[in-house]
Amino acid sequence: MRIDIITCVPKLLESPFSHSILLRAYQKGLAEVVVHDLREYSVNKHKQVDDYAFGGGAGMVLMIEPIAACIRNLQSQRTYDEIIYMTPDGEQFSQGMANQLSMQKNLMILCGHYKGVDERVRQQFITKEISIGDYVLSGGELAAAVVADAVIRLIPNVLSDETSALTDSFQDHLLAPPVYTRPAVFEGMEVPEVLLSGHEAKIDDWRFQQAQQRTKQRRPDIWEKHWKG
Ligand code: 6GU
Repeated sequence: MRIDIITCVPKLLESPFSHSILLRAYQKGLAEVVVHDLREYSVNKHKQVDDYAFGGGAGMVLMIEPIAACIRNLQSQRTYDEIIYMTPDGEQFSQGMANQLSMQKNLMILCGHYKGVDERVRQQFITKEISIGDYVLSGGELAAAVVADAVIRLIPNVLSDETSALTDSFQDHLLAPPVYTRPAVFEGMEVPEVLLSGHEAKIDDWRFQQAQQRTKQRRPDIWEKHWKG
């Protein structure tokens, strides 16, 4: 998979893809993230990419010309399955959406900033609008990193057996059960005995019970929707 991210603050996206699982995904040739600086597509000599909103009001708006130039340049090189705009008024991101996006080949993600982008960008180019939750970020960059991370780790062979996505919270509509590692006793606090028993079937059963209990207590909404009745 290839993900092209368009932003006017490329530095915000330098680190997230350069470590750990996402770095290994890149090294294994499974996922490539390419960040594009919108300023390089500015049409005037001041490298301007935003301007005052017509009609007045606080906040700057990203201009359509640099965005159109950048998107068209990318489209001339490959076909995109989705052109995503990160915005707090988009569809709420979910594990289901991550699963769907992980099956695509080329994704483009446009990050909004300031008061957003000229509405005509959304009409003309955008195929999907995503929010990561009901709170406001200063720009779409961190949200784009969240989406790219959640998607890339689901691509086959990105995760090893030990880090398999199959046991993730939400993947099966259950929160993950508690986990423990050495030491078996810390300041008098013991690890549940069943986990030390070596009895695989009992351990699986315990984990499933714990996952159900946790989901019922912490996310009654998920419990009602997927497990009740
Ligand atoms: Cl995608 N962008 C911004 N600016 N704020 C957000 C968001 C996105 N999702 C939640 N809050």
